[in-house]
Amino acid sequence: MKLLPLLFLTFLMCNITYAQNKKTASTKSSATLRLEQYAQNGNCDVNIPNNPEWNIAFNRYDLQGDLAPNNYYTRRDPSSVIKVEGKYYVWYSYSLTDAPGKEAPWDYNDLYYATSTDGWTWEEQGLAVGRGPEGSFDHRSAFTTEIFYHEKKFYLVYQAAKDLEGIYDKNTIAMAYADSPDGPWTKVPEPLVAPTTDADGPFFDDNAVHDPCILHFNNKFYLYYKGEGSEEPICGVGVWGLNKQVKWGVAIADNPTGPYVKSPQNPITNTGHEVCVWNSENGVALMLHQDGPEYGTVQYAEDGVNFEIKGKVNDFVLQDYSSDYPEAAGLYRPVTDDKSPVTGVSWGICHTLTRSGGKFWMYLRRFESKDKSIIVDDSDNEGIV
Ligand code: AAL
Repeated sequence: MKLLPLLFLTFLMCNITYAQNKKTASTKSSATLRLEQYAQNGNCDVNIPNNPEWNIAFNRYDLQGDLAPNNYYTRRDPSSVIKVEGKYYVWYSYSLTDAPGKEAPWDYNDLYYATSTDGWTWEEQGLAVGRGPEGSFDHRSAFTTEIFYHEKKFYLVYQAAKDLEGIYDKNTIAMAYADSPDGPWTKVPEPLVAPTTDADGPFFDDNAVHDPCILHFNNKFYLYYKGEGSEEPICGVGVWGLNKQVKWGVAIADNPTGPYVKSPQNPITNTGHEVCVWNSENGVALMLHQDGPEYGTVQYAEDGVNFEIKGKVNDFVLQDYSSDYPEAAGLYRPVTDDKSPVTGVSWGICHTLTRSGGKFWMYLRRFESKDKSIIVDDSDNEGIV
C-alpha cells in the first residue's frame, strides 16, 4: 500500500476510535467515571480536596410550638423553607405515629404545612395535599415533598404511592400547584416521573424514584431525585453496616409541570440519600449523606449534571444519628442573589429518627451552619411578595 492512503486510513481509524470513546464517555456523568475509577483502583478511597470555602458543619436544635417533639405525631422529610410576605413556610410528611395498618413511617401519610415568623416557633396549619381517591396514583400515601416557587406559582413535588408496593418500590413522583402557599392545591393529573422500566437494565432507578427537588437552572427546570435500583453496589457503604449504594438522577423540563426527560448522563451521583441540592455560584451544589463511597462530601457542577467533589461536611460521623448532619435537610431558600458556595445550605429544617417513649418515631428540627457568617440575614425583607 502506498504511504498516503495508509496514513489516511490510520487517521480515519484513530478518529473512529476517538469518536466511539468520546460518545461512551459523554453519556457517563463525572460521578460514574469516578466510580469506575474506584473499581479499577481496587479500593474505594475518595479524594476530598481541601477547599475551606466548600466545607460546612452544622448544629441542630429542637423547634418550638406545634413542631416541638411529640411522639404522638410523626412529622418527617421536610421541604425547603421559603419566606412569603414575611412568614416562613415548611411542608412535610404527616401521620399519627400509631396510625392503624401503617407498614412504615411514610405509609398512610399526607402533606401538612406549618408557618412561623422567626423560623423557631411553628404553627401547624394542617393539610396541604392529601391522599387521592381509591385507584389514584397517590391513594396509599403522599409523602416526602419539596416546595418550588416560580413566577407567582407554588409547586409541591412529592412521592406518591398508589398501593403498598409504592411504599417501598414502584412509586412515582407527583405534583400539585397553587397561587398561594396556603393553597388550594391542584394536582397535576398524571405523575411526572416513574422508575425506569427497560429490558436492558438493571438501572439505578428501576425500583423507585424518591426525594424530588426542583431547581430553576439554565432557563430549565431540573428535577433531582434519588433512585433505588437493582444494580449491584460498587464501593457500597451504608448505615448500620449495610452494603448499600444509592444514586441520584435528574430529569429536565421546559416547564415546571413537565414533561420531564431523564438525563442520558444519569446517574449523576454514586452516593446519597435524601436529595439536597442548591443553586451555587453559576451552577448547582449538593451535599451527600449516606449510602455510597462519597458520603459526607459537598459537590459542585457547573452544568448541574457533572458533579465534582469540592469539600466535606465537617464533624460528620456516618452511622451516628446523633452526629449533627441534618438528615433529610430542607434548605432555607432565601430570595437573594448571593450564590456563594455553601450559603444555600446555611439553615433549614431536617428530621431526626428516634426510639423513645417505647416508639420509633421522627420529628422535625432546625439545623444551622456553625459558621454564622454564611447565614443570609434577610430580616429586613418580606421574601416572596
Ligand atoms: C426517606 C426518603 C424517602 C423514602 C423514605 C421516605 O429517607 O428517602 O421518603 O421513601 O425514606
